[in-house]
Amino acid sequence: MEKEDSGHEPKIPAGGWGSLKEVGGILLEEKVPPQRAALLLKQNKPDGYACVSCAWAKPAHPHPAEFCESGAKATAWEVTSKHIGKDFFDKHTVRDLERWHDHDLEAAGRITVPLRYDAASDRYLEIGWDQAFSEIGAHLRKLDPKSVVFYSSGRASLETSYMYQLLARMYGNNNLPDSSNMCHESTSVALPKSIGVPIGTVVLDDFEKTDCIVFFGQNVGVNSPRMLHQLQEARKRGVPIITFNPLRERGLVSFTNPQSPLEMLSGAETPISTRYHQLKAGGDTAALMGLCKAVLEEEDAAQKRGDPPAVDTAFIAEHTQGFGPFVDKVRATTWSEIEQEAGLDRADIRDAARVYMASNAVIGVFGMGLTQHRNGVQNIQMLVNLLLLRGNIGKPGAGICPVRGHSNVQGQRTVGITEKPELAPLDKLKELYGFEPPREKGLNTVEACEGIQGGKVKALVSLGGNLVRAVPDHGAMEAAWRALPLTVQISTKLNRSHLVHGQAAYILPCLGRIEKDVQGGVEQAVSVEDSTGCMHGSKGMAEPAASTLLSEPAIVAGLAKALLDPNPKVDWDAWVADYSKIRDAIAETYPDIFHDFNARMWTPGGFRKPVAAAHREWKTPTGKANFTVPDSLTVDPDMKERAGTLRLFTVRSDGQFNTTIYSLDDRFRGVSGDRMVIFMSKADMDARGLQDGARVSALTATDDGVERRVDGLKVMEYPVPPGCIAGYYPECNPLLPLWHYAKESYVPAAKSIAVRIEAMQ
Ligand SMILES: Nc1nc2c(c(=O)[nH]1)N[C@H]1C(S)=C(S)[C@@H](COP(=O)(O)OP(=O)(O)OC[C@H]3O[C@@H](n4cnc5c(=O)[nH]c(N)nc54)[C@H](O)[C@@H]3O)O[C@H]1N2
Ligand SMILES: Nc1nc2c(c(=O)[nH]1)N[C@H]1C(S)=C(S)[C@@H](COP(=O)(O)OP(=O)(O)OC[C@H]3O[C@@H](n4cnc5c(=O)[nH]c(N)nc54)[C@H](O)[C@@H]3O)O[C@H]1N2
Ligand SMILES: [Mo]
Repeated sequence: MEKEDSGHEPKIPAGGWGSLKEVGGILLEEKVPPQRAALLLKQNKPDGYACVSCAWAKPAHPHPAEFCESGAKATAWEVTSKHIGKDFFDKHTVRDLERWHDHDLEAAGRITVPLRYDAASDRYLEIGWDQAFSEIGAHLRKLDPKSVVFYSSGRASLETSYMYQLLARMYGNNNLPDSSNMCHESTSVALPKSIGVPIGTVVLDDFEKTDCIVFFGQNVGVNSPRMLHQLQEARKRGVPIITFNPLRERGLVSFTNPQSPLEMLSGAETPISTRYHQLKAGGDTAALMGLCKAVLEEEDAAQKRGDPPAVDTAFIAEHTQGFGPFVDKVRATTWSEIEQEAGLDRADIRDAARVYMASNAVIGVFGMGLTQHRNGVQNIQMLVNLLLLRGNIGKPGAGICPVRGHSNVQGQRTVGITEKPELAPLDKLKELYGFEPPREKGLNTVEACEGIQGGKVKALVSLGGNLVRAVPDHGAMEAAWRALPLTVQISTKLNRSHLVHGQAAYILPCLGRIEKDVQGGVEQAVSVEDSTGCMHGSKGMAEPAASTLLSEPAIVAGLAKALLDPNPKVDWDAWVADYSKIRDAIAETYPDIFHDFNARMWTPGGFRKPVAAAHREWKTPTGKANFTVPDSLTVDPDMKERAGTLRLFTVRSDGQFNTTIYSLDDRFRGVSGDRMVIFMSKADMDARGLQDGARVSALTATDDGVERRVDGLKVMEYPVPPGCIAGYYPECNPLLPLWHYAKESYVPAAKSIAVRIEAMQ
């Protein structure tokens, strides 16, 4: 499996000593004292705090140390001893800070005081909390609610998120875009149509019962490393893992468990993927079509031989709709089309299909490799089609498993963060709080960016995130952002979005989830939902970075009281004084999911929300699980790839959490000290006469009249499928046009951007 011609690709396992070294390094760099580092032992424990990194499930019977390299980095980043307050901001103008690298901005430390931008001195100056709230409230009161956007990134707790959506709706809009709009929105659109639920159907227990895992476009070793435990255990039981990914990601190749002394000392590695298919970026619909075709071919052959069927005929008859048209489409699609679009041989696809068919319970796992494409929704529906062929949804050990990003991104949607009014319990909110909720669709992230560019959006409130860096089309966006009349950022650390600010601008620094949150003398807890729909309590344990910080619920309440007329049915102060009352309100709003919330939130392993499809109840319009017919196998029917263009897909490194850059290294891909790199195949380098290490420019190959370019990218020879190159997010975001997003879900198509490469003079 490990080829010789692999350029810079290192041959190290995920985990292992490298992982321990990384953890030690960041604890040191952030000057985290030993007693605070010991907090890691409380991470993801039933009586501890929920990690602020990814959303992977937290087991009922955790490992002695239920944290990973990425989680430890996120913790160190939050409980750092480095703090910045009034003095720092008095010293540096915003213009100065704009010259800092993204890493250095955040590495400066935790922001400790509320700040307001002062144009005369080009500085952020300290302001009192009450004054900040009243000024922001007064500004927003003058605006048309339709022109104000309330963004949130998926880290905020269920409690904060519930209050935040209520604030926006009582103010008068559904403009509640979130990070999910750039992420798993394709999942939230695809799954309800196919199986009647917006989230995955599996729980951790299914990994113990499965006998095959198919893995599409998710980089487990970096982005959800705790999941490697489930994969390693499955591999030890002999469960095959079939991976489809244009890059051979180390965590999907092999793993050494840093928590196993024996493995660490012996250097034992568990190979993770039993088959690794390096398909073309965007080739997933085609690869899945090939898998389905191979299954149907076997079905035909079995019928001829008089053998038992290769598909689950009873399941298909009883539980599904649309099988006939789907079969017609599969039969009408030729192997040569499939091979062409997927970049894989039919023999390899048939081989993978044989493993799939030999298994009785299969889990389909996926991440951004499926969602961030023009055909993102269709990609996911094709994975569902494959699972439905053999009844692999709604039985033990089988199901669909989207691996969500931010630690509470799934939960935010559950408690009403959505721009789609039909997904929010508007009637219930009306009944509980006696106001008329807005019924008009709000803006999603792409639409909010369009509104900012077009001047229709007049104010942006951000609960976390670094939106200006995370969104497409940096060039145009940064300019438009600066013209916004008001930006308000609720943040922990300094980032680019604070510098590319609106005309009036405020930074409201908050407590992080790992910190003790004391209200009325009592330590409060919050809660989050993981990728498998399980809710967990989380208790902050570190001393706060500063006594001047407010909690996120307190900040949302502060804004609400300044902005809204008093409403006797919403007692913001009472909620802030005792978070269990917010949970009571959540339970009243969503009794099916959250009844007895306060009692159940400490259930080991979490309590799960009802997921109808998990027990084969299909809440779709047809009352069945639906096979869907894909429109097209091509990656992007609209962005024309021409001769000489390459398909760029953007990825995360081991040294980052989204726009937060911990370090410029990516040890899993052999990169050190530089993120301005692109990974290119030898064939594409030769075709362009490029040497390893050459600096090039990348230009988006579109004809909308806008020049989008990134200069100074270093070419690294790497085993990527010819025709495809990889680069880092967010550095490559200037190349991604705002209009290049997934049909239906509006997720920016960050995994397939047509670009030209020019050698730099
Ligand atoms: N340490 C760390 N953890 C994180 C994050 C982080 O930045 N750092 N971010 C969090 C967030 S918000 C999210 S959404 C998740 C993201 O986690 P992932 O879903 O893993 O997202 P990415 O790293 O963007 O890329 C996913 C993988 O898809 C592959 N890929 C790219 N294009 C294609 C394609 O067309 N088809 C297929 N099959 N594969 C493709 C890439 O090679 C990469 O391995 O992680 C979360 N966890
Ligand atoms: N090209 C390309 N673009 C992408 C992607 C891609 O793969 N490729 N991925 C997309 C995805 S999946 C996502 S989710 C987005 C992510 O994009 P964002 O949502 O913007 O990223 P975050 O990691 O949430 O933002 C980091 C900031 O959050 C703040 N923060 C950290 N902790 C807290 C906290 O506890 N409370 C508060 N209030 N603030 C806090 C800090 O100030 C920090 O600077 O980017 C998207 N953009
Ligand atoms: Mo994400």
